[in-house]
Amino acid sequence: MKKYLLRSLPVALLGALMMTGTAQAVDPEDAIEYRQGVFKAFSWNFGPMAGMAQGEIPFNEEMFLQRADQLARLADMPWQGFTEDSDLGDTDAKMEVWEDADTFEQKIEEFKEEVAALEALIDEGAEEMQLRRQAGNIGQSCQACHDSFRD
Ligand code: ASC
Repeated sequence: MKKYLLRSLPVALLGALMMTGTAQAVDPEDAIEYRQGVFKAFSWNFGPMAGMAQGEIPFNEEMFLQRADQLARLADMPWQGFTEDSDLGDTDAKMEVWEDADTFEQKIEEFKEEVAALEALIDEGAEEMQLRRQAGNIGQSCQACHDSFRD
């Protein structure tokens, strides 16, 4: 019994190392579903903000601030879902995401900067018009990325 345990110890250690040290491969379809889920959450939050920015729905400060805060907390999240092997599958992502990763990264940064700029305006108690204008800037950064990287 003791001999058996000693002999199996290195194997068990190796197994444990592989489990903890190596990132487990992610199913590409899971990555696609993950990022699409976060983009859905973007849309849930940004939709009313865009409507208020464009004057399509009345400005509701409480709702605008709540959705802006939630969008800020989501802004870092979907990008992890663009795993290397998730270019094929049930996705509208263009090959350019992987083939022109530098530009994609740059678009992500621009989006995050626009979201951060809105947070800053909210923190300093900006006027409705400034908030609506900055929401418009966020929408433009969404669109700029979609133009190049989404079918
Ligand atoms: C939204 C939404 C998007 C962006 C984009 C802005 O509300 O779901 O993907 O705004 O349409 O141009």
